[in-house]
Amino acid sequence: MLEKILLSGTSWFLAADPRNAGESREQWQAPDWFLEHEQSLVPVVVPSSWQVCKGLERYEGICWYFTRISRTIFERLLPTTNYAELHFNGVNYLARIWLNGIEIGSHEGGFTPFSFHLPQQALKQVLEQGPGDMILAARVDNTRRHDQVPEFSTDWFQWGGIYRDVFIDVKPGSRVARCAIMPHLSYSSKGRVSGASINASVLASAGLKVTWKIKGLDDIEIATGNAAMPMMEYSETGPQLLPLVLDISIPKPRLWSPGTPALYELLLFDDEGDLLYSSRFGLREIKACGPDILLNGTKILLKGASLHEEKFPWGREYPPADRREDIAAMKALGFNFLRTAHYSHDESLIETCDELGMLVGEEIPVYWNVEFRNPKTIRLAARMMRDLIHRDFNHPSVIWWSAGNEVPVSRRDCVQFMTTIMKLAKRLDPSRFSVFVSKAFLYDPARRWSDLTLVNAYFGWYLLTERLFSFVADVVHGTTMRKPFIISEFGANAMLGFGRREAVDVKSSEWKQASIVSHAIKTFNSKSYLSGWVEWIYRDFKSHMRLGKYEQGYNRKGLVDEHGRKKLLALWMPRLVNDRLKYNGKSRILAGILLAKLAWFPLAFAGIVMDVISPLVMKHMNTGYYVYEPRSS
Ligand code: GCB
Repeated sequence: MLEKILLSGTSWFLAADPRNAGESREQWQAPDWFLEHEQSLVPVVVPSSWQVCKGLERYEGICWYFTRISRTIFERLLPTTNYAELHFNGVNYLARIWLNGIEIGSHEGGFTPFSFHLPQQALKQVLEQGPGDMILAARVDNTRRHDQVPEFSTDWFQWGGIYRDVFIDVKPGSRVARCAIMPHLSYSSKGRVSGASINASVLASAGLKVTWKIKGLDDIEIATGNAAMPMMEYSETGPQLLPLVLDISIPKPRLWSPGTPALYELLLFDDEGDLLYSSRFGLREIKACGPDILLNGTKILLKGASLHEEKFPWGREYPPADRREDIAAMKALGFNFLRTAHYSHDESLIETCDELGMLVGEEIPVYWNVEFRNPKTIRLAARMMRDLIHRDFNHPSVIWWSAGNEVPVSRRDCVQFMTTIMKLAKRLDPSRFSVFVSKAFLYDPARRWSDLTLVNAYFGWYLLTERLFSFVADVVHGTTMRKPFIISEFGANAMLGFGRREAVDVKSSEWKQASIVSHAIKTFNSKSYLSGWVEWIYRDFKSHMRLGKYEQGYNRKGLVDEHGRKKLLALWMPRLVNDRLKYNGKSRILAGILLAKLAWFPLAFAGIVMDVISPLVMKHMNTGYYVYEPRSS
């Protein structure tokens, strides 16, 4: 029997611990402390970010969460041979968890799920601590530290807390721990899809016999079969987990694409017919063929926008219905691609993208700068990538795993770090693109390890004029090693309500934003070598470093403001998405000449100066772009 005992809800309490006195001096983890202070603690809803609580709006540091778990739940789990785990979908950033004063585990990293096994011995020990309900205490710390991922400075708000669901996951002792479903398509000699199958790599208990079924989402069973896990000695901790691959061919396949997001479901049962595992999947294949991206064998252009996980008046946690609304609205603007900036979002968003038909690029928060040389940081980033891939492997909407964004690729340690993470992603999932997002136009030694060339460029906003997009894209194209090339960020600020009707040609006006971005999109659409573009960003988002007159604490490059109100650019977008410049090829000829050997060295030198020196200069100018002073309330 599979069971999810949801612990999220209203009966949680919060206490800020700015002096870090909770654990060693005052023992907040002890159930007695909570029982004594319960009345004076702040009631909160979990999941949520603590900055939505009054008085904690700007707080970064340590907060404790407490909740009661009914004793009967633990008593019910105890006598069975079930496998129980306490599961957290997302806590930012460091979490330590106690049950009735007994520490059961800790976790680092704000955006991927984690769980702690509750063996019977631990359940017994917890129950013996006293009568009454069990007390769960969680110490959550979002203090910025240099060895963390992300590191100190980010252009987004440091929402803290238990901001995704918490539950006890109960499975039978002989269980399916994981199952990775990889679709395969076969093609006719004319290049049409002629058949489909899946490889389901199951990790399950030794000796387990499973019956599998495939259903279409209209719930019609379309294939069924049996398999048995190999036998092995029973160890003290229960049957060992072993891998097994099921090859299943799918009759009359319906392919998944943004236009036709057909979904299937794989179900695994034990020999008594009890459900052990279920997961949805889609039949789709994403591949690079020279400079093109092929979806199910057909060339596709990615036209999309990024999104931070945040919505007003909530924090990073917001209802699945609102996520659905966002994806539907983005589709209505004409987009077929979403980049989850700059970390993985709640899985409900990815499920929505599967259902509505939106391609997704996912990322881990290796952002700008981390301690590239520190083995702890490398291990942490590798674990983040592995956990993300394990979580989202079966979602057909996901097409890339990104190892990070705008890292200093002129440094050798950085290139080594990024290469390690990209190779890991490729090994764990050869069926998708393993990439990173760069801001270096020319000198980028990490690019050769990325399946796609992804380059951010802000002409017209941070850099000179949007007229340069054409020329620079042509130049970068010469260095893309014949891989698909995508402009992964471009955009401009606009404050909603400023300069819409008056067509104000000044920065931060709606009109200026619309004109910069529309020139960029028309330029990109006219370049046949580009495989796509990703506008920055769908919605304005909170950022500590955005304190300008027209920013007021928000990065204002959104198509819609934080309340979801459309800016001029969003009104233009449905037509703009497919619009193009009349292309005269002049910049291409010029770029070709510049790329000829003689011009290459000075150009590369200029590129290196820009890519290497400019971050250092900015750091020393103390522009606030790289330096952040944490504040507490
Ligand atoms: C970038 C970053 C993104 C920033 C954006 C901006 O290049 O990748 O995280 O928010 O620029 O608005 O400056």
